[in-house]
Amino acid sequence: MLNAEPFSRIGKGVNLLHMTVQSYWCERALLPDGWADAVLIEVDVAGNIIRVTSDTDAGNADRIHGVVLPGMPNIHSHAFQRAAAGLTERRVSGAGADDSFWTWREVMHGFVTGLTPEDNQAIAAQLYVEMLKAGYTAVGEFHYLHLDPDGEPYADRAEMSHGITGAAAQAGIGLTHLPVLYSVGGYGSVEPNDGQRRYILEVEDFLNLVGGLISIHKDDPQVRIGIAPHSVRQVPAEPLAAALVGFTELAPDGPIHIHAAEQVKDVDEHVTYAGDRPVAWLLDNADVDGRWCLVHATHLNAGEVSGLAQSGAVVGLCPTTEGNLGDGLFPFLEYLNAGGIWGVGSDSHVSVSPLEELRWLEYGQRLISRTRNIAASDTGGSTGARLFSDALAGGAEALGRPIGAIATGKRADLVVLDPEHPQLFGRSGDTLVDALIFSGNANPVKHVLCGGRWVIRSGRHGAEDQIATAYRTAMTRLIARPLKG
Ligand code: NGQ
Ligand code: ZN
Repeated sequence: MLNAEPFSRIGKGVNLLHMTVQSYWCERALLPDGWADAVLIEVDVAGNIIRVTSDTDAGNADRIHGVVLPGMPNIHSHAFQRAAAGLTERRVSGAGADDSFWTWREVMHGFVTGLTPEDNQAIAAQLYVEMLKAGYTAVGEFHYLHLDPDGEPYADRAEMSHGITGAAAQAGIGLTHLPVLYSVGGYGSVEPNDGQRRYILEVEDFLNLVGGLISIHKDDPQVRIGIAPHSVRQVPAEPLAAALVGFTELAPDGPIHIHAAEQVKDVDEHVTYAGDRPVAWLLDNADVDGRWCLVHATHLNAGEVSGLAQSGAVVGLCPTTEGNLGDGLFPFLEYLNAGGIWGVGSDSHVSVSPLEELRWLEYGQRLISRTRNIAASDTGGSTGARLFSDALAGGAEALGRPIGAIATGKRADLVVLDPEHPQLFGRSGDTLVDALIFSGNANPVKHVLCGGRWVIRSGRHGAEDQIATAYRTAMTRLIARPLKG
């Protein structure tokens, strides 16, 4: 049986070696080496896994009925965009012009103009509950709404960041908070437009913000602070270099995320502006390594594919948003063949489901190559299992937290699937993961443990009603305003 007390950090604890532990026993779990039966998972008070034993008795442990997977990291989120999902599907261009990423972006910038700190937190909390229900147990929040609607700092300069960390705590999701450096309106140090003025910080103020957040959250195992220079389009070389030096002093191994080569125009303009393609330029001019996550990296040439794969950086793929925005398709097969590391993110939140991201990642490639089972490594290998395990490993690396596996030293982030669910019934092992990703649209996620705490029980979050009420209040205010580009 699961704990009777739904949301307590410590349920039925036993004292072992002077350390209070919570233990869970499950019939079947996906461990780093593959599927295991009768698995006992012991977790300390801080929410870390301290031991995993398979083929063992349940003893006093809480019995979990179901199949247990590691929670999926979501590498890329702009939380406030959750509130605009579905509101940007009307044509804004006149005759003879096309709607595009660039017209969407104007509408999206317009959407943030009046967003208050309350809206920011309410939207993020709603989103993070939705993520947990879908099986994401950690999120990388690429956060650029720093200033008030007039472009002035809030009395507490970290006001909007506190809304994000507060929302993550309310929901109980793991967070890698990535304050964004956004320096200019576009290539060639273009002045920011009205919609962009809430994002702009000087490097010094940015580093103060980041340093302050690092000290506030240093003892919280559910929070990691990284940085996100927005893109080489919005951050010229000098502020980028200064931010990287400053951040490395604050956090030598802290995560660094950046948008790269999402649109063909991003590539073409960078060639004109800097003489090189954006990813090639980054590989040559920044120490791109395992600390880095290049989000999208859609448009790569062969040299960039191998350079990026060799760098050890993670590519952050967001297939549903990339499809929604008409970005193009990432050269996934070439990147896999080069040994590249990758994870998935829900980005603009047109979909909040790791399964749909993985499904569309594979389908995009099938559609363009007119072949099947692209991600499967060997004959007989499972496409779903490969996608799932790669995204766990790459996601964990990108978010810079000990997550993504059911193993000693990792956070206790567990997703329990309902094996009786018709979508999964009669499927086991890797075939169950194939069925999870490639059959149906139901959500078989039943319970979710995040950082050693039950956050979803029988499909429900303990605070979901109150979080949804605050979200509705925020949305009522936001939709009352005209949406303009
Ligand atoms: C963002 N989103 O920062 O929200 C971006 C669009 C931009 C995606 N790239 C804005 N999907 O790149 O300027
Ligand atoms: Zn983004």
